Amino acid sequence: MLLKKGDVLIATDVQHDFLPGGSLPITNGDRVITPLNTAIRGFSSQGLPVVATRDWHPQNHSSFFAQGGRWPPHCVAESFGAHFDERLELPEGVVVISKATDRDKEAYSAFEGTDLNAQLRSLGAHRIVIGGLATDYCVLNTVKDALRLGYKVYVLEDAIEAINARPDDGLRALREMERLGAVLIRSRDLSVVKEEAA
Ligand code: VGL
Ligand code: ZN
Repeated sequence: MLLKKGDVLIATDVQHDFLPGGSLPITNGDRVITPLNTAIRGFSSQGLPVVATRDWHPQNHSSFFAQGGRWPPHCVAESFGAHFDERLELPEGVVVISKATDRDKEAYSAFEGTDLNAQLRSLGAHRIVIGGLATDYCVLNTVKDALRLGYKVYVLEDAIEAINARPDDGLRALREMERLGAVLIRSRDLSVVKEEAA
């Protein structure tokens, strides 16, 4: 895939709590970092925008066990666990989207209750390249909304990892994204036109 104007990279929820050692750790979650950094470098080298989403819950969010939800407490706004992992090389000017900030609402899609669509429109986005966590929740639901909204969507299959609450949730999510029109690519398949030496 040759990167061009109108392409936007979305790095989904690369936050401490979703990585090994965090409160809702995704097995091998840290494996997304290197391929995402490859993608970030490709986008940045072409002056193309990068969006980073983050799960950003109030401390009594309805998705937490104490409120009858299905998850351990995670990604509480401003906490260490909610911060992006330092190994992710977010560029200057990265657009940060905080989601699921409302106590009473679960929101896996980064479009839900955020201004992501408006931001993408103002960036002139047509094609979205997406990776991050988790394949079977935030990535899946963000991809579905992006497709519904008319974006062409490319999923970085080497830069996603699943929670797999049921075995194969990640595989099922991948198949569903493909069925809906998303294209699976690998980070090394992002190519750029190099500037010619003067
Ligand atoms: C997510 C589980 C709980 C996600 C968020 O962003 O994928 N998963 N909260
Ligand atoms: Zn969450």
